[in-house]
Amino acid sequence: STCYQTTSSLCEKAITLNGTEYPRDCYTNVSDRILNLIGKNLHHKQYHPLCLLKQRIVNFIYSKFVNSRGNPIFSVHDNLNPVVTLEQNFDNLLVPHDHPSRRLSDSYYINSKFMLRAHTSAHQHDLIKCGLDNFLVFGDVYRRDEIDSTHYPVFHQMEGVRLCGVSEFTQKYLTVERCSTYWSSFETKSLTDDLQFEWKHIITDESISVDRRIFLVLLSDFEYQWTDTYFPFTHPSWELEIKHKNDWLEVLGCGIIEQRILEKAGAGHKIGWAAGLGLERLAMKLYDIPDIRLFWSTDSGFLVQFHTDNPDRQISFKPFSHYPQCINDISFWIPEEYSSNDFYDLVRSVGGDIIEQVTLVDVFTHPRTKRTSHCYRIVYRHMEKTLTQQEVNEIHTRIEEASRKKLHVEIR
Ligand code: FA5
Ligand code: MG
Repeated sequence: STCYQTTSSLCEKAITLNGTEYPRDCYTNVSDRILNLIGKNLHHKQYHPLCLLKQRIVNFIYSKFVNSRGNPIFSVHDNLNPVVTLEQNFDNLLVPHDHPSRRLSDSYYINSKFMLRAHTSAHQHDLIKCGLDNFLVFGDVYRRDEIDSTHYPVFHQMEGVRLCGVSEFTQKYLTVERCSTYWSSFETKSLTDDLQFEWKHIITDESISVDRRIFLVLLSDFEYQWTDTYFPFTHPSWELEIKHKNDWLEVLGCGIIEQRILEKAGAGHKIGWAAGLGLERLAMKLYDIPDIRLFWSTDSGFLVQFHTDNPDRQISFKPFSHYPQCINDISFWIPEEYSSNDFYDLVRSVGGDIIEQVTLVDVFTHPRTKRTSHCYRIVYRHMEKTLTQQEVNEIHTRIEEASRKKLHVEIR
C-alpha cells in the first residue's frame, strides 16, 4: 500500500494511548479527533442507550444459555484494548493481504504494527486460544467510512462466539454411522469438499438456525431478512437486515467459523459460529433514535430519556429539537492518489458533529486534460441549536483550505 503523510508525520511526536507510546510511521493515519474519542466508552456509561442495550443483551444471553446447574455459560468481555495488532484484526481472521479493509483509506492505523480495531472479531483468536467456548465481546470499533445518519467513524459492536465439540455436535445431529464418518474424517483433517459441504449444511440447518434465532428475539417484531454474504472468516456467511424508514438497514453479520481459524487457535476439534452486531444500528431501531451522532450527545435532553434501571423498558426517543439544515457544495480537481474516505475524514475532523451528511453528487472527467473533479454536498446541522449561514461558511472555508493543503486537491 502507498505511504502518504510522509514528512510531516515523522516530525510529530509519538502517539500515547493508555500510557503506551506508539511511534508514528508512514502508516499512521489516525486524526486527533479520532484519538480523542478513544476511552469515551459509551457502552460503560450508566443510562446511556448503548449501555442499556448491552445490559439487555447480556441478561437475555445469560438466561437463554445455562449449564445443567443453571449458571450462564457465556462470558462477557467489555474492556479489551481497542488498540490491536494487524495480526489480531486481519491475519488471525484469514483476511487476505489485498482485502479492501486493510487499505489506509478504510482503517485507522496507529503505525505499521498497530491499529484501532475495525471490528470486535479482532479478539476471537485470543479468547478462543484461552479455551473459551461461549463469549460476548462489547467494544468501540473504528472505521473510515461514509457519513450519514447510520454511519459514524467510531461505533460499537458486540461479538458473539459459540463453539461446541465436534463429537458433542455429531451426537446431537447425526446418526451413528454418519457420525463416525464425519468424526474420523474430521480427526484426520481429510474432510473432502463434499463432506465439508454436507457438514456445513447440517450445522447451518440444525444448529445455526436455532442460534440465529436469538437475535430475532432481541429484535422484537421488526420486519427483517437474512441475506447471503461473504466474510473471510466465516463460511457460509449471512447478514441480518431490518426494515428501517422504508429501507433495509444491515445490523449484523454472522456465519460458521472457518475451521482453519479454530485450528490456529488450538480448537481444531471444535466447530462453531460467530456474529458481529452493530449496537448503534440496533439501538436506533429499538429506541427510535433518528441519527447516529446523537449517541455522542452530552445534552441532558438526550440522556434523560434513557434514565431507567430496567434495560427491558420500551423507550421511544422524542427529538428534543428540529433545527434547520444548511447545505453547501464543494467541488475540486482530485490528484492521482485520492480516496473519498480521506475527504470524509477531513470533513469530520474540521466540522465535528455539526456535519450531518456528505454525499458525492457529481464526478466529472475533463475530456481533454483527463483530470477528474468531484463535487460533494455537505449538509450541516447542529443537534442543539440553529446554525447561522456565517458559522457554516467559516467552517466550509476551513474545509476547503484543509482539503487543498492535506489532500492536494484544486478547488474549482
Ligand atoms: C463485521 O464487522 C464482521 N466482523 C461481523 C462478523 C462477526 C461476521 C463474526 C461474521 C462473524 P460488518 O463490517 O458488516 O461485519 O459490520 C457489522 C455491523 O456493524 C454492521 O452490520 C452494522 O450494523 C455495523 N456497522 C458497520 N459499519 C458501521 C458504521 N460506519 N457505523 C455504524 N455501524 C456500522
Ligand atoms: Mg457488512
